[in-house]
Formats: sequence, C-alpha cells, structure tokens
Amino acid sequence: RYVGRGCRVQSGKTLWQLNRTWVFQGYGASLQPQTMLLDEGHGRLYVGAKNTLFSLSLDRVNTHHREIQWASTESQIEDCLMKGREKCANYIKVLQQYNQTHLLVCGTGAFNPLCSYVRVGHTGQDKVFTFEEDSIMSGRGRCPYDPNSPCTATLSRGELYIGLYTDYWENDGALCRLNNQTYSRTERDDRQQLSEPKFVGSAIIPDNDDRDDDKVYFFFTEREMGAEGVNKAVYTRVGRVCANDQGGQRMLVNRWSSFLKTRLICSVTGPNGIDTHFDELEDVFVLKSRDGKNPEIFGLFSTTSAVFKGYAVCVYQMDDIRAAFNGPFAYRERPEHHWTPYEDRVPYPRPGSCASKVNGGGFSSSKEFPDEVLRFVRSHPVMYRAVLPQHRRPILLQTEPGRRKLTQIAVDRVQAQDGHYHVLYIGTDDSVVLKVITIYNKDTDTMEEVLLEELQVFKVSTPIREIIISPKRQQLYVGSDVGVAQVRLHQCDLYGSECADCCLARDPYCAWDGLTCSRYYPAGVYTKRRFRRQDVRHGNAVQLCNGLQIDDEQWHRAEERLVYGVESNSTLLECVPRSLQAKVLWFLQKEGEKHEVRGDERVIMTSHGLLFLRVKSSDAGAYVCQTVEHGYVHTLLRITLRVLVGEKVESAIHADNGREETKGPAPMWYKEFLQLIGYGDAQRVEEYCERVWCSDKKRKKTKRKYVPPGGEKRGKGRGEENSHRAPRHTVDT
Ligand SMILES: *[C@@H]1O[C@H](CO)[C@@H](O)[C@H](O)[C@H]1NC(C)=O
Ligand SMILES: *[C@@H]1O[C@H](CO)[C@@H](O)[C@H](O)[C@H]1NC(C)=O
Ligand SMILES: *[C@@H]1O[C@H](CO)[C@@H](O)[C@H](O)[C@H]1NC(C)=O
Ligand SMILES: CC(=O)N[C@H]1CO[C@H](CO)[C@@H](O)[C@@H]1O
Repeated sequence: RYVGRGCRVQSGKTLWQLNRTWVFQGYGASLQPQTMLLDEGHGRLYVGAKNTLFSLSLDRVNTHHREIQWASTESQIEDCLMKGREKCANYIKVLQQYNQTHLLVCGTGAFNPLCSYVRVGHTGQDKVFTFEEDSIMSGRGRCPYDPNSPCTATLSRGELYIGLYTDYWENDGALCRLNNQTYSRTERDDRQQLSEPKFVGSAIIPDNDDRDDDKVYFFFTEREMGAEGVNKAVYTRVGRVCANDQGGQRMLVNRWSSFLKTRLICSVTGPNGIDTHFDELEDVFVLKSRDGKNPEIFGLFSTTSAVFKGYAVCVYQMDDIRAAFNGPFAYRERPEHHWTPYEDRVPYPRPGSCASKVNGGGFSSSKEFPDEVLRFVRSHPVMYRAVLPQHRRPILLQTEPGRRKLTQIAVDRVQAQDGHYHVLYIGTDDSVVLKVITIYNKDTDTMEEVLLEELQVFKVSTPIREIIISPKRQQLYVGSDVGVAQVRLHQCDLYGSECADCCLARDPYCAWDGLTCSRYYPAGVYTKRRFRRQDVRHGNAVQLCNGLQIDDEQWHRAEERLVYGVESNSTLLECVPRSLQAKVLWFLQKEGEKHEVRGDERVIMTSHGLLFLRVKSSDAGAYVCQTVEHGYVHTLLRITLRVLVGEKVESAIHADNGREETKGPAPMWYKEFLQLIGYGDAQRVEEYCERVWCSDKKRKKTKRKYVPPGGEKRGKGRGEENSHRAPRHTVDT
C-alpha cells in the first residue's frame, strides 16, 4: 500500500493542512491557465478562461474574485461551427498591461479573434474591473484563431510585440509589432526567417540608457532543414528586433528592418564524448536584473528524441547573447550547404542595429536606413555563433527515463548569508512544483542540485501550465486546467525544530535564529536581529550548530513508537526524513549491539520507511531510523516492532470481518485484541489499527467529515494519500 505512491511533501502534511495554499477553481469556467497576468500594484491576478476573464485577489486567490463575461455572439458561433471547427467560443489568449488604467485583452472569438480594453484599478474603495465595450477591435495579428495555438506577447509603450500564427489555417507564423496605426512583421513564407515556429517567450530588454536602442527578444523553436536537406531538426532560437523598428520606406515596408536570430544551445557531453542536445524549448523565464539591462535567461529544455525524454535547465547571460548578435553573420550558398561565417564587407549602419543616438549614424527612423542595409538584413537573418549557456552546461538535469515531465519554470533571486541564490520553481505534468537550488563549484567545475521541496499544488494529477512569482508577497501563483493555486514560497518551521534540521535543509529563505527555523532576512532589513545560522552552500550543520545539540541527548529525545506486525503479513516501519537530501539508515538493536539493516527481497528500504513484505517473528526488536546528511547524523525515530503470531490474529480478524458486513455499531474487538496480545497500551493499538486495518473505513469517515480551510471539497487526489501521516487532530476537526 505504501510503496512508491503519492509524493513526498515536507513533514508529510499536505500544503492544504498547513494553510500554505489556496486554490481558485474557476467556477466551472474552462481556464486558459497560460494566460495569466500579475498586477502587484493593484493586488490582482488576471486569468483568462473560455468566454471569461477573472480578476483574483493576490492575498487569497479563492476569495473576492471578479469576472467579466465576454462570449462570442450567436452568429459568430454558428459561423464557426459551419466551418466544421471545434472550440467555437471566445478563449482569452492575450492579456497585457496596456497602461496604468487598462489591460489589452484578446480572445479567439470563435475563430474570429477580437481585442478590447478592460479598465482596472480602484476609485476610492471600489475595485474597478470593467469591460470597455466601445473599444472592441479586430484581433487579427494580435491573437491566434485557435485556442491551442502557441503565442507569446509583450507590451511596451502602447506597442504589442507578439509571436503567433496570424491566420485561420495556422500557416503564417510571424513576429509582429502593432499599435492601432502601424505594424511591422516578419516576411510571409520566408523559411529563412521563421520555419514552423513554436513561440515560447518574449521580453523587452534595453541595451543602454537610450530607449531607442531597446530590443525585443523572442524565444522559440523552429523546424529546420538540415544540411542534407532532408532531416528536419528542431532547434531553439533567440530572435530579436528593435522595439522602434518601423520597417523600410521603399523596401521592407511594414517588415522588420532589424530581425536577426541565432541558436540557443543546451547540451551535455557524455562520458563517451558525445553531446546530448536538449533542443526543444519548453519554457523560458527572464529573471530581471536591477538595471533591467542584464536579466538572466532561464530555459527549460527537453530532448527531441521520441525514445529518450530528458530535461535540462540552462542559463544564458545577456553578454553572451549580445556577443552572438555582434559576431559574424551566417552565410550559406544554398539551403543544403553548411553555414559559414560571412566574411565580406558588412554595410553601415550594422544590419540589426536600431535607429538611435547611441548608434551614431544619425537616423531617426529605420525608414531612413540605406537600401543596402535593408537588403543585407533581409538576406542574412541568421548569426553564425550560437549562444552557449553559463558554465557551458545545464544547471539542472533530469535524464532518468520514465520520470515526470517538466513543463514550466520560474525563478526567484534570494539573498542568503553566503551570497545570493536562484531558487528554481519547476512545474511538472503531475501537479507538483519542484523547488530547487543549484550550486556551482568553481574548484571542481561541477554543479550540485539541491531539491528543497516538492510542492504538490493540486490534489488531482494535472500538468502545471504557468508559474508566476510575486516577490513582493512571497507567493507563487500556479495555473493548471483545474485551477489557479497560490502557494507561499517558504515555510521554514517545516524543516524541524532544531538548528541542524534548519541548516541541513539549505533553504536560502530560512535560517536558525536561536529558537526556531524562520525566514532569513539579510542584515539591515530588520535591525534587532539575533545571530542567524545558515549555510546554504555547504549545509555544514556540525560546524554551524556545534554546541547547540548533542547527539546523545537527541537520541533520547527521538520519537519512540510501537508497531505491531502480523506474521507473514506486510508491515511498514514508517520514517520520512524532513529533508529530501537526507540518506536514511536503519539499525536493529539486539543484545546491546547495533546492526545496520540493509534490506533484501523481503525487507525493502522505501522512501517512506522500512517495508517488511512478510514479517517474521524473528524480525521483532528495536529499530532505529537515522538520517545522514553532510556527515551529520540525526536519529529520527526509535521503533519497537512486535510480531503477532498468525492464528490468533486470524481468528480476531475474521471475527471483525463478520461484524463489518453487518454494518452494526462500532466493533468491540479492541478489547479482545488487547487481551490477545497481552498489552494494555490501548492508544497505541488503536493507532496501529487505524493505520493498517481500519484505514479504509477511517478514510471514508474522514472524507465525509473533513472540509479543509477555504471550504472546498477534498477530491480523490494524490494529496489525500498523505493524510494518513498527518497528526490526527488536523484530520479529525
Ligand atoms: C489553518 O487555518 C485554520 C483556519 O484558519 C486554523 O484553524 C488551523 O489551525 C490552521 N492550521 C495550521 C496548521 O496553521
Ligand atoms: C489607457 O488607455 C486607454 C485606451 O486607449 C485610454 O482610454 C486611457 O485613457 C489610458 N489611460 C492612461 C492613464 O493613459
Ligand atoms: C488608437 O486609435 C484611436 C481611434 O482610432 C485613438 O483614439 C487612439 O488615441 C489611438 N491610440 C493610440 C495609442 O494611438
Ligand atoms: C496480505 C497478507 O499477506 N495477508 C496474510 C496475513 O497473514 C495471514 C495469516 O496469518 C494470511 O492468511 C494472510 O494471507
């Protein structure tokens, strides 16, 4: 029953029991969780859905929500159905902050995209969330037709920059800039510019203090003809344009005069010297820097192989991206030839640069660029150099076959005592968000991954489709088809009540303050802080917590349990380490000696504890569960296992089964059972009974009675499997 099921959540309690999460379930609206927008200024989270736009409270996503209904008209739906389409409704796909008072919202409009403004904010105490009916405009070029079509958008100074398929048949993938008077875009049907693109992310990033030099970066994949002209390989690209690009005057009218792209590489070299490439970009996160010019770009990649699915996270620095765009242009004689660096003269101003003061040149608009420049950029959109990741390798890898799929990434920069860390939040296809830090060791040129927490965000298994961090509120907002969840970024007290537990957790948000494991604030944030103990890099608890605890003392303080096993039946000695990085050791104490239990085909060491498949009477004894982490040994539990001999028990069980069928009043067999085993420890036996035999009954009862905070009904999800480990008072309330 216990083996390999459910997902470990720190300390075994679910996030709901800890009041660490709240879920907005959408009231039956079919959510478009990829379409979410954080508005910290107004304290709202906007979420797109089918025919609906929601505004949720950032404090509690499941309270005080507002909604706007925006459905397609009857005739639009009829028209859509006539064409043989499905999904003939208005799915919100584009959601951008237009200015301080308005959002730009676009929906598929039953395959006839439309956009409009929505007023947000407040007047006095009243929250404003109103649809500007008069502002409805065509969404062509601003929003895809198909709700499943990939698109990415970003908005700056009234201009929408968007990568999307612009047409009904999804043939025309394009990168566009639009305001309500002008537009620029990539060429139609030019496979050199874009080839079957899948749009993943975009961001506006300044180069310097001249805003005319601002560039818009797009992250996407392409399916490209290989050098042999047959093999269509997928590659990840970063493309960029000038934000102020107005196109040319005589040629490249309404086309980009600055579009360039190059490859993003994320690969590892195997022991045999062969590189494994992660070419399929799944998600991208742009971690803003203070000055805005040098954000760090985090890419979540997968392999394109149908056989082997592996995942990697690579980080790119803007210096490296800019260097690639400032490097040689790529050139090839024919599509079936290899790319070579272009070595002839490059016209001035350098193709791909913006009309700005910093660039010299004295051009006030791209319309003034010489034809020669436009011609060059049109025929050489590809850079020769690819962008390599920081440290030339992924910071995180998942290559074991059969593991969960990784879908989303978001990153928080956290200041700790020994430096700042990137805390990665990685969404999976089974409702989990992994909270991970990675530590680079310069001396050995190696990367250490530390899995801090596995956060099971939804009770049912569903892919995570969006993760947004609010650093201001220290919350994570997680979107899936079943709802939008809010999760606190940290819960330091969960790591335990001792200095060593806190240090070993290596969570950069947390430190030992002398009394508890609590949120770490860098010096100066709060003046009257006690000395804080934290060592994220090494987790050296022995040194850090030296003198704070003594192993002997801990030994005596370790929790003690009594567990009964029935001969020939399975029995679990449950012991779950508080830290996901800890290694668990089991010992059996016999005649004053401690023997390590190593496990075999009958006794299995699981992540939940020591599992006896068929317990023998000779297994009885005193067991000790210890964790070892960075040389630090922690005694978690002492368990006394008693083994009950078959026949007596069998008769007791049969007696009970008989009663169970009659569904009469609660069975009176505890007493018999106590007599049988000759112990008066009623409470422990009851506990054992609950765990092993009565848990199904118990669970049914629990389900009926238990309404979690927030009032939503508990589903039959994976989270429930954890509930048996929770303290009884939380379940029984
Ligand atoms: C969660 O919140 C409820 C209601 O506010 C409260 O009764 C309960 O004690 C809280 N649980 C924890 C673990 O803080
Ligand atoms: C924001 O844009 C809307 C739509 O164009 C306009 O009506 C409104 O006045 C603008 N608000 C501000 C503060 O500029
Ligand atoms: C967009 O067009 C409308 C009317 O055509 C105009 O009132 C509005 O000011 C324009 N907005 C921008 C940002 O140019
Ligand atoms: C599941 C299981 O192994 N059950 C066994 C428990 O022990 C009795 C005998 O005591 C067996 O008959 C059951 O099959």
